Amino acid sequence: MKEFKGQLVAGKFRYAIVVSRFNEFITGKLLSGAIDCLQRHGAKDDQIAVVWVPGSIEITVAAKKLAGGGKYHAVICLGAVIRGQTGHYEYVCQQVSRGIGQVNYETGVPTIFGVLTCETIEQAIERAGSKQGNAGASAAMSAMEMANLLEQLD
Ligand code: INI
Repeated sequence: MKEFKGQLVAGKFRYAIVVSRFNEFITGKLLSGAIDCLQRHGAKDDQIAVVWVPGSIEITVAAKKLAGGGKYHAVICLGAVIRGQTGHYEYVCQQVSRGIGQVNYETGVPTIFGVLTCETIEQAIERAGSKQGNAGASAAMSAMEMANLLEQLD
């Protein structure tokens, strides 16, 4: 039997983080969590690039450019969509989830979905470094695991 498992180490890989400025009080925490996690698993500053975009809808186009450019081994997408009083929530969630999935599939570069989709601000806070951990750090773990795994599968 052959079994493949990606190591949870940054290795020599380069990581791009795309982060949305909308709900920055949450996404800033996700970004800190992701950077801290990469660094504590061995990443140096020159292995990490951070790219800010206006909102979650714009994450996809930046992620596609980064994933398709051949420079990064994984792209971590961070955003926070919080249900408001309008129907906008559904459209933003749908677009960003489908878009990131498509980039992942079309480029073959692990493109990690670290976008919170929450009913309330409280739920978002809980996932941005309090009760439920930090979704940015979890996304960074997935990025490292996938970068290492794909190298094994080469
Ligand atoms: N963008 C978010 O990242 N989170 C949200 O909760 C949100 N809501 O609710 O509207 C949001 N909207 C902006 C959107 O992502 C685009 O930036 C905007 O529509 C311009 O294209």
